[in-house]
Amino acid sequence: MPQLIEKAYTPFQKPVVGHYLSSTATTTTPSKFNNIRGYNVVNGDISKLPLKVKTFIEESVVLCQPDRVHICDGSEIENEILIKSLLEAKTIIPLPKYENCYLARTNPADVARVESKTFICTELREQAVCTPRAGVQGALGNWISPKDYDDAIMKRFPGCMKGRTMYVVPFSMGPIGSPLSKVGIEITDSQYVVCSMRIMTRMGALVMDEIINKSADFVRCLHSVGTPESGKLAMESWPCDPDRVIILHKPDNNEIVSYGSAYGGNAILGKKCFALRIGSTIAQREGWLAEHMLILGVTCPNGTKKYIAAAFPSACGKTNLAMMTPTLPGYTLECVGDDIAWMKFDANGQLRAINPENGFFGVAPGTSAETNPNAMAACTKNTIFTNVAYTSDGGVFWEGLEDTIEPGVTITDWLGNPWELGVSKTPAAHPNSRFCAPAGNCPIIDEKWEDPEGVPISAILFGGRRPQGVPLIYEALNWQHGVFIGSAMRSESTAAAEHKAKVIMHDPMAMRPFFGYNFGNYLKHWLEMEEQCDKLGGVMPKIFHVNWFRKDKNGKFLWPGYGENSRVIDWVLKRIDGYHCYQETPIGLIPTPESLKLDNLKSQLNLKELFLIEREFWLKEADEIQTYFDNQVGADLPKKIQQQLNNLKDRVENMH
Ligand code: GTP
Ligand code: SPV
Ligand code: MN
Repeated sequence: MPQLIEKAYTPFQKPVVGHYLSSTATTTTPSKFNNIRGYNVVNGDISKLPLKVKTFIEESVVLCQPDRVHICDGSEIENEILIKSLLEAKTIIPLPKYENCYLARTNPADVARVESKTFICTELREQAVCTPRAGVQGALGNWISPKDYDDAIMKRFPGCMKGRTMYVVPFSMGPIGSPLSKVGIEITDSQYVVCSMRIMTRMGALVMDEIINKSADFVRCLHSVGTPESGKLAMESWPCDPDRVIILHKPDNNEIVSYGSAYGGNAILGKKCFALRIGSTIAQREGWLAEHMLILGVTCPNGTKKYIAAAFPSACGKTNLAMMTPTLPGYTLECVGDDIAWMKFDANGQLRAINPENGFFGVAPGTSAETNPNAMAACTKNTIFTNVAYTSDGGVFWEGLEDTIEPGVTITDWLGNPWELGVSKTPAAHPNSRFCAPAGNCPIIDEKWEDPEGVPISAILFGGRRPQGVPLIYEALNWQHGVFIGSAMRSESTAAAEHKAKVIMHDPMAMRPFFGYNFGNYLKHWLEMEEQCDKLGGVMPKIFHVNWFRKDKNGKFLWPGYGENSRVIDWVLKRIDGYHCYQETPIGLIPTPESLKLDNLKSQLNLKELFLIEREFWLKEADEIQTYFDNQVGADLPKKIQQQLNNLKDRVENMH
């Protein structure tokens, strides 16, 4: 029975919309809201919810004016109903070749994260972003004032869910009940987002119970696909408002507000918005780290197991490394997470990590039985694909799966047009097309992947796409040098966001689009982790930089990558164990030739080019880093990081 709740509150006087609006805003009250009397709850019992949850729902109802409210319980039956409804709306199509898998095709204007429309709201600009040099456009996040934040919401949200159902999605980032986990509630009008959140997070009644029983504080996430100002939808099956997309974060209120996009990190708010942007601000306050990192476990032939975290920018190989099949005999690799790590010291000063997510939102193109069989296996059931191509036998297709197409099978590209292998000139799948699959599907998911205590981290890798100059691997001299290496990371841009040209961009710590607060303060926080560890009597993880993407003069990768990366991991393990298997270079420690197990690969590799460290290149690199720090970070740069850059310059200058 639908519930109709009569409310005695007066809309748009504080505190009715107080969570979204700063204390200054009360004047923009649209009169059309005054006749909101109650709301129609079609699933769930609102009377059982704690006041703060009820208030959040009711504020959102007043603002967005949905026709119905559905409180999600996360059940199978609920999911089935949502899937059926998405099928009817033609938002998704079935993929009968697999078990309970679907393909969503988006509006072509809604295909990736929109970094330029992503903002952090704080009282003072310098809390959110660094102060760039005068006249320079800041590239380390966008700040928005509390007033503009309120205005942005009031320009978009009033009445935005009219005619739609508002879903209330309680979710946990991290295993429910883990001391390292945090909970959130996402309010959304997208069924696709609800189904995706059910894969990507622990979602439903158990989480709501946690909020009720433990009076847990939750991150407030409001999302709407929106409607263009004209009122006309470009695509009925994928409503969105690309011209007015905005993704807002207010760390002080643990609040996220996202409008206009239903795609990936823009809309699945537990992921980048919560686990990284809001997460990094919580982590700073509470003394831990929220990072754009995979977590893997690797067991060597002697049976010892170590866990490693690695930060690579978007579409630079995290999912692939996290699930890699080692080519090196005797090694097994297991996956804890492929995108985000929350890391905290335990009482003994051991850094421990959890994967706050419950699924993989992985890049489809390039994924194949050869490159990542574990990811392929993970997406054969209960998976939602987005913007890949499909085949006439009810399967999926993307660049990299050419060998899987049986004779007579035809392909339809991500835009719905016929596509022919070897003939069509455009890609069949969008370069940022993705699979959204439950982590539990992965054949090599680690036995401890849901351990509430997390797994012990022995090493941290940084890396990016560096076609020139940067060797396959080098090790930091110490923690401070490692933090500097992370801060100076650069990588070729990819399709994960709106950047078009293939340019080498700075992407410090692989977090450039995901910092929730001033990057200078973030670096201070990283540096301080060492003191925390010392006090607890622990040992800091070793830090390395890897580059699978160095190219030769003909533009060919010098390193085969994927499973062969196990050879690099093996060297990392040796270094964790303290083997003296390195040689010093001006940029850090690289493997001695005999310590990198290359076996039969050796004859095919140009090792000299793979490890070449050139004075000219690194002088330019150091200059480039200095310019970046001066222009972008300025006075916010910790002195210790500048000192590390000075040391690098000295060492490179003295190279012969
Ligand atoms: P996000 O999900 O956007 O954060 O990306 P990610 O870091 O998880 O990247 P992913 O593993 O999905 O890889 C992105 C692309 O890089 C895919 O097309 C892969 O095929 C390719 N790739 C991954 N690992 C390697 C490697 O070792 N060598 C080469 N040459 N390509 C790789
Ligand atoms: C990334 O861009 O780093 C992703 C995909 O992992 S998204 O969820 O869209 O952020
Ligand atoms: Mn990512």
